[in-house]
Amino acid sequence: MNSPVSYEIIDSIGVITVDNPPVNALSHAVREGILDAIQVTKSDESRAVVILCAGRTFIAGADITEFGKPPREPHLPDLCNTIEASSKPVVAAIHGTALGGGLEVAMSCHYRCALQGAKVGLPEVRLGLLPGAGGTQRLPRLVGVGAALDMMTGGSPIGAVEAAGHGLIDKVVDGELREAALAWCRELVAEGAARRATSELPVDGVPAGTLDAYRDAVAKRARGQVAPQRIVDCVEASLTLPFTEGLALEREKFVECMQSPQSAALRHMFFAEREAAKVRGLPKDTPLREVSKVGVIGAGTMGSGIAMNFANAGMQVALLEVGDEALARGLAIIDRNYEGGVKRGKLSEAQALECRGRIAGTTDYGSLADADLVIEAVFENLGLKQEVFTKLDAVCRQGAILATNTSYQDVNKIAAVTSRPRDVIGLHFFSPAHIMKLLEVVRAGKAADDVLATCMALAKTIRKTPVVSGVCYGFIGNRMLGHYAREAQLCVIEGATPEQVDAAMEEWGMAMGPLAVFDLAGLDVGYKARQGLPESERGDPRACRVADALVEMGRLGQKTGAGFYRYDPETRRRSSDPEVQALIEREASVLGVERREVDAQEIVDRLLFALVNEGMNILDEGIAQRPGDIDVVYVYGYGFPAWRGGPMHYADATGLAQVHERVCEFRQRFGAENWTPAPLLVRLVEAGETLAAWAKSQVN
Ligand code: 3H9
Repeated sequence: MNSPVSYEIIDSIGVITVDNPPVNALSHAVREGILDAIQVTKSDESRAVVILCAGRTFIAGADITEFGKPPREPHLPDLCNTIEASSKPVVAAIHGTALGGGLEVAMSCHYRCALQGAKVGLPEVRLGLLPGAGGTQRLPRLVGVGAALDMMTGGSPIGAVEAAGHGLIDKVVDGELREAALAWCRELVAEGAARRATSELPVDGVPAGTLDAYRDAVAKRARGQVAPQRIVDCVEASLTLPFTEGLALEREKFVECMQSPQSAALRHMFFAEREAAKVRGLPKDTPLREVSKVGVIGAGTMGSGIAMNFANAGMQVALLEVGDEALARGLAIIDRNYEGGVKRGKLSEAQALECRGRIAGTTDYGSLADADLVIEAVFENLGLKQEVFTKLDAVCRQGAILATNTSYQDVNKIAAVTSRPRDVIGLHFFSPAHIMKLLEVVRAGKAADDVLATCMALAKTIRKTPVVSGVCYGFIGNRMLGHYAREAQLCVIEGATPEQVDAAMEEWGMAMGPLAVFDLAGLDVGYKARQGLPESERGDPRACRVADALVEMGRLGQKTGAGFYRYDPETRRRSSDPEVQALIEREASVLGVERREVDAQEIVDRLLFALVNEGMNILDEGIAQRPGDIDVVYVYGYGFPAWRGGPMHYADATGLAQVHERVCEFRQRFGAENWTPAPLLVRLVEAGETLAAWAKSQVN
């Protein structure tokens, strides 16, 4: 097999080229290839050596697909040490992204140049890891302790110019990288520049207490996560231990992280996110429809946020409302959102103005005639949505994609009122729509392949993470959420306080407890949805009676300053409210529920296994393509901690047999209506199979 690494001498410069598409990951063959080439340079006529990459990027890290397999020599830390030990100056020439092990290779080179647009970073923390090839010891020597901690615990890459400011990059170049790098190597040789080992640099000390303060800050920022703390330990070692001992400590901590369930979960998420973008049965070369003009119907919070996504991506947007007043309110929301973005430093004032300038308000359906895509985001009511689609069918050009942002309604019934159901699809955004990463793409029964392919590609353009869902009530996310929400409220009526339920889930890792989420979303949303259903379909009264009573008291959640909690008008901080506790006890007595202690473990298991059980049904019915897709929905749309890997990964990590046993216990205690084990769960437990193995066995 051809090596992914080639070596040649050009004008007395040894050129090592890595060519391992798609991202030049450091597979075994790449490590071996670089090592062989470095060995050759020891005795050939080269006077300096440059390491560069073919394709779209410099080395983007260790090969994540090799993690979990038996490690093979040469190991990356050894390769880095060998590069650094070279007696000839070695230069890294960076384009694209030098990430993780890629940046570690670059830091073990003696000099680094990068194209202006290149980015460098150590994102291992996002995989529950720490840089394991000397990064934790070399980075503080190059950029200082503070910047090194921020880069490694945050994981975000920085641009070449900023990196040069930190001393991480020596030279930012323009134009053709290879030529620029060769020219620089010749200059270095002419100047007699020597090898310059990063490991031999000192680390500048920091005031006492700096690292402990950083540990506390990280514990708050990355609640529950192990890797960021281990990174701080390693940086401390860079200050207190000689380089080689620091490396040994890094190795020990790296192995600990690699074997942790948190890293397994985060690595699962890395691949799940990429997998979710692939649609089963949809040919890769499906032609795409062009989308440059977008219409959004409904200028409420949702519609306004949706409009911003497309404007931010450079598209023209017509935002439609029925009346001038509602339209003005919507445009004001957009202005406020952009102002907020500028204040938070997300974009410059000029960028905000430019993006805002792409959104035009209208009250005339006629202005949607030339739109390539129209997204309806009106009130959650099937009849109303059907009315909108009838109008769209009349005014929109043939070939335009007609999408609904419905959270629950049957997209097929919406498509059916048009003469072109093949152009109709669901695009379910999550609030706040200009911020949340998730986009559920609802594949309506008759949607054409190119409509689906275009929407998946478009999601990437507007920087969303798309997941395909089949049509059902609530799609993947909200259908599962119904079960989670039910259990949260049952725990409350049975004896837990709202604080206990939220604390149990937040302690476990959820970004926000369920009852606080209801308050944030507005309790009236669920109330109105329930009122729209026949009495028989409104669900267990024990699960929604308190929420309904709160709405009837005018406590709609954060927006009215009170819901399950009371909110400080200034800080929005929540506090418990004795009035709510009294209400809960009253309603429990009316419903004949005997109150008891509900402990944190019961709360966590009931809420999570309710999610898992319904997730299993969703998989069995083919609503979600794979378990990983469900995990992406929950991590990107519902504040599920990525380091737990999403509900379906969590089920595997817990052990399906244990999940099944607990579900059966709940069936016995609380009844079969809410707790019948999903047939897929039963089948997998009987077969002794994991969900991950089951997913692999499904046709891709
Ligand atoms: C590390 O380095 C540990 C060391 O410190 C210590 C070791 C001892 N390996 O994202 P994309 C695949 S940890 C294997 O869609 P983009 C990816 O799965 C690593 N495969 O492209 C996808 O495959 P497919 C630290 C990888 O242009 C394809 O490449 N490094 C790897 O949107 C395209 O990926 C990182 O964490 C990999 N390292 O973004 C960087 N990376 O087409 C992780 C990608 O079959 N990577 N693939 O689905 C990234 O952040 C992005 O991929 C990157 C490109 C920004 C590079």
